[in-house]
Amino acid sequence: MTMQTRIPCVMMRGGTSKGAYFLAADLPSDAAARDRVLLAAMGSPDPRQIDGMGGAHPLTSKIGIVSRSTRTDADVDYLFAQVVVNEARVDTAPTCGNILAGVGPFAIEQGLIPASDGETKVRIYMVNTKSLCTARIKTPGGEVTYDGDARIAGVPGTGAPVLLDFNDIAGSSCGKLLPTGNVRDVVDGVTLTAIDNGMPVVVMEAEALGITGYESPDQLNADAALKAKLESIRLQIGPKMNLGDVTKKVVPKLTMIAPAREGGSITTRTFIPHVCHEAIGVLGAVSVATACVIPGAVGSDMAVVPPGDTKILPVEHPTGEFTVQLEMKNGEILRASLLRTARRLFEGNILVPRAAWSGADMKLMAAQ
Ligand code: NQM
Repeated sequence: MTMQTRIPCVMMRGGTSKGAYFLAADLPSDAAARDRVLLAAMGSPDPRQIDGMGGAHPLTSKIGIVSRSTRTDADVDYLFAQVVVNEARVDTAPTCGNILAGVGPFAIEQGLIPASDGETKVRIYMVNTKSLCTARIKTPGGEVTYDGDARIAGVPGTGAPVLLDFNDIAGSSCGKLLPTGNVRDVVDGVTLTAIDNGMPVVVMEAEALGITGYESPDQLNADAALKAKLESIRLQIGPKMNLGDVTKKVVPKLTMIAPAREGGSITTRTFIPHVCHEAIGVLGAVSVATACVIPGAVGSDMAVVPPGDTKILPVEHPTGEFTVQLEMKNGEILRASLLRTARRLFEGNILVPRAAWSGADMKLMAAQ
């Protein structure tokens, strides 16, 4: 008989990612103990995460930790944790806009906030980046629905729309929208724009890295020389982006751009940072779209940008496109709005070996 600790958990798809959602009160409050639990829950370190619930890919090895907020401008706090697949490491430096899409439904269904009839606005404080998001969740009859007509690239079928509005995300991790102080920098001979509009991203022309920008993620993941070039750039520019030594961090992300070919604004291939994304991250896409509207930034002379203050920018990626809406005034970005869907997939308890956490007495259960 193995003693394990049973922890209430909900598995959800948020946008094009999937992860485990917890109430903060159900996890250890000490960060080191919490990370041990999260590693055990996901089955890291192990390339297959065979002894845990993780999906053996960065996009399916994610955690959302949610609690009622004590802030007056937010309903709930959301702490994101990236459980690294191959290493015994949990990174809480970045946030994740995809897992964010599940936070509103999770908060309502766990009873953290009441739902209205029709639509419920959930004001979310993103703890990692100290910024706010308002999520609009469909709640007919005061209950979350996952059914609807919204379609997002990278997810089969349709679902209820989750609309995310961000007002104050410039410099969320780096302190400034253009954290190096420059619109363009050159590292290892590659011209780049280092930008943080919700996610620290390094934007580079694909050609400058010797690729077309239309390759598949599998092709790019197999390109060891490209990956070495990207990591060298990342390690040098990270500290200049006020991120410190990024050796063990999953930021900045690296996006290589090429002219759009499906009627969008720009085409992207993004490393997050050591694996090529099958699509593009939510806030990663906001940062890339933002570079496209900043005069002189990498992307600005390549992107198709509509006139006017409301800019709809479809960011193409390997499995479709991700539309970013930017509200601008006098060249400043006032708000970014995005559409996602989410779905509750599983609810129950996750079991972690007692060696990872003995839990509270009442949570100590003998596994069958
Ligand atoms: O940029 C992947 C994802 C993400 C993060 C990553 C994200 C975002 O697709 O906000 O959503 O960049 O690691 O979930």
